[in-house]
Amino acid sequence: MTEIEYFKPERGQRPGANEDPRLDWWREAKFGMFIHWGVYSIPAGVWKGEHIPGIGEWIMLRAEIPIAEYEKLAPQFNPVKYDADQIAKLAKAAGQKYIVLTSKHHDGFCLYGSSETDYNIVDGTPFGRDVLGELADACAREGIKLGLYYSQTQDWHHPDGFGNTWDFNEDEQNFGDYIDNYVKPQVREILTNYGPICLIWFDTPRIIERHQSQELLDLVHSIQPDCLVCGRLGNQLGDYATAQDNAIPPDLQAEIDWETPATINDTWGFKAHDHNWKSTTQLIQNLVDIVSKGGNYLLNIGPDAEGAIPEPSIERLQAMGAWLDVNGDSIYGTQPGPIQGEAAYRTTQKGDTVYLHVFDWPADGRIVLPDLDMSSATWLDASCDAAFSLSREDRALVLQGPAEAPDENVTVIKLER
Ligand code: JFZ
Repeated sequence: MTEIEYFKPERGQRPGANEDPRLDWWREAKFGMFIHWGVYSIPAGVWKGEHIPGIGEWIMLRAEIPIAEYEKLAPQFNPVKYDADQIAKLAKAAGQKYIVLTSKHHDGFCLYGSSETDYNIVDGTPFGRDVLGELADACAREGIKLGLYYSQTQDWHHPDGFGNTWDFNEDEQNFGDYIDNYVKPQVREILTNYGPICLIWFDTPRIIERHQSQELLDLVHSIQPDCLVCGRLGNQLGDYATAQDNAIPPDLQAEIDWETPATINDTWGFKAHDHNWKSTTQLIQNLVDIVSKGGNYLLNIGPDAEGAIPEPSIERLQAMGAWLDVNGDSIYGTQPGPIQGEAAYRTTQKGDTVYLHVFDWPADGRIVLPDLDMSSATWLDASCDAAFSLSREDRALVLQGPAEAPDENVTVIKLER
């Protein structure tokens, strides 16, 4: 299988490098909520009657919408259903320990009251409220950490930002000026005005130069030293690696801190016609698979133009939280387990305890494992009363359970010495 492409920070690639105590909370957390939201939720994948392919937040580029036209979305943006407390409570109910909100995505629109541009939700829309500020307060009330996505290179609204080739001539742009006189001031304001920010999720480094990435990293740490920076800062800088979108490495990645950013359907930003929602079972298995290989799962919601969270997202996240209420000990604060590379199950470990997560329950209820030094096996779900036994046969550990999987999503067996 091919190694998936990572945005790997060089510091995170050395064996044992992942001991930076600043990441301890992040390694324990395992599961976060991504939020992609902006004026692109108004067209929601359709422009002038045409369905625009691809992810919803890229509609401006995909349809090459001139700034003069796209800007007209801002005065229409009045998401009266936006409820920061509902979002923070949903993340908590889902078992997501941190939230990452798009403060500014590639289209340049800011979900906070920026002093650097009026192209923001406070100054440029009838809504007039600081979405980021309200979410920061709600996260504080719910004990959820808050991180921010920030597009440091692509900016299709700014004359010196990268990526808008239909309004601007790249030869006439000054990217260095954009970084120094726009990006740095914005990074400074999002890290100064909204309390503790747990991480900055920079994205699509593209043309950013090594010294520019370094200067942004230094700027973040000069304002909030504990604020983590993801590997998409670029030039192999940052605190942890990010996989390609929705990509899960085929094998254990024990030597680095890494995460998979992922969608519940096929788009980050809201698209009215994207109903391809992953099943709850698939989402839980993705979480287990990623954690069993040493990573974090950053799972996205895309609120609509009114600020409402799509019901299918709510249903799935609440179901994931219900599973984690019962099985969270096998996820949070764990390390990759001793058995790797099996299709039917995954393992995680915490101290001397191994957790076996069974994806494909055998019809005969018989699970044969390598001869682990374990003498006790119990259902992690204490309410499960299904018959169960552990024995050794020919240097193998044999678990005998019922013909039906006790858990419709993933059944977890706790193995102890
Ligand atoms: C980027 C953004 O362009 C996208 O809109 C979304 O915010 C996503 C989380 O990040 O998309 C990417 C970036 C990198 C890869 C793929 C999509 N990659 O490395 O394959």
